[in-house]
Amino acid sequence: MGEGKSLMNRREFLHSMSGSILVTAMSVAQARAQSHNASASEDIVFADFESGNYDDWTLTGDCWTNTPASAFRFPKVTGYQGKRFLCTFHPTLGNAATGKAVSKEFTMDKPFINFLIGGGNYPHKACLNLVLGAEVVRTATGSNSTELRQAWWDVTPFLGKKAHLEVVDDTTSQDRGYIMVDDIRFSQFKRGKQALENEPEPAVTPERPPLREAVLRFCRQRVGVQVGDGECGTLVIQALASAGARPRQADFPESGDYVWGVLICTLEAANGMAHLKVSKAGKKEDGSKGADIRPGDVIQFRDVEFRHPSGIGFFTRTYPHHSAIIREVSEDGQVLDIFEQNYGGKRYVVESTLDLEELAQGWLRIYRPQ
Ligand SMILES: [Ca+2]
Repeated sequence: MGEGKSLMNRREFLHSMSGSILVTAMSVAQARAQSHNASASEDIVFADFESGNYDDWTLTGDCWTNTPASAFRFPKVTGYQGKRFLCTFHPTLGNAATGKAVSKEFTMDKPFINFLIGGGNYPHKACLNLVLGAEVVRTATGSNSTELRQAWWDVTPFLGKKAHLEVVDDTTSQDRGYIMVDDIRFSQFKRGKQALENEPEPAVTPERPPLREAVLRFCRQRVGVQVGDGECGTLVIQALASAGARPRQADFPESGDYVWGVLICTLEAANGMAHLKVSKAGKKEDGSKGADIRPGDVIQFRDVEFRHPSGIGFFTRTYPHHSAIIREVSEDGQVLDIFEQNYGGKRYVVESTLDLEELAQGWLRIYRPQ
């Protein structure tokens, strides 16, 4: 009997128990064929210009100074990462300077290229280009602003291919005839508000009513952006407020355990054993087992540890105290895509995935905003 079969039998057994599910999280996790790679979700920083020189970029033209730009020369510029950024506005030649910076070649092995961009809006004249062979396959400009703003390209069609980037300034326009670029990252996730402009909004359906859809829209618009003070709870507070939902209620069961609406279920684990308790509001309409978890529901965490297999050991993901919003639920209700802020030191909104079968310690409470 294969491991997949034993997992299925375990699930059938679990689902046959009325009102509760017992899961041996570690052994179930071990049985999984799929292995997670902790580093796969990490960004690769391709260029941030923080070294103080142009590193592997090949420069031509008269727009370049000895070192990448900084606040010393450009005190009015905002939105860049760290202390330095690429800029084709020359301190003495100004807008009239032109030039090009060509990156080293790289292989695209992540679906998104995220970057900060600012300066003039001159398509194909002052721009950042992604070049395959001799063909420009993606291009971006500033939005006529001295602020660098987050943007992204979906490069899924080019995965596995070699490419390079080029920063082009081919305009002498006196009206912001320059381009600024910084913080170029290869990533599993897209960052920035451009996501909203490029993506169709999901339809409002009975499963996605307007209130929860408004919560989700708030989060989608802010991926890669810090909401308020960057705390996890602030993301939820502001998302609920934007949707006109009832604000956070009195803590339960202990002080600091935030309550975000009607309780759907509690999933509690100790030493790898997890127990699901479904509330009346969380029962499925068709009477089937498990909790009726929906996109837009909010998760509250206490002393939580997820463990998933990584090589010969486990990769653990811990949440001593945390809040997150559910973005998507897998068909079997076991895997949740979430929006969260302030996990792993990232004080901006990111998209992550939780596998409830990997809950090994602590509890999760899932609430439905009202
Ligand atoms: Ca920088």
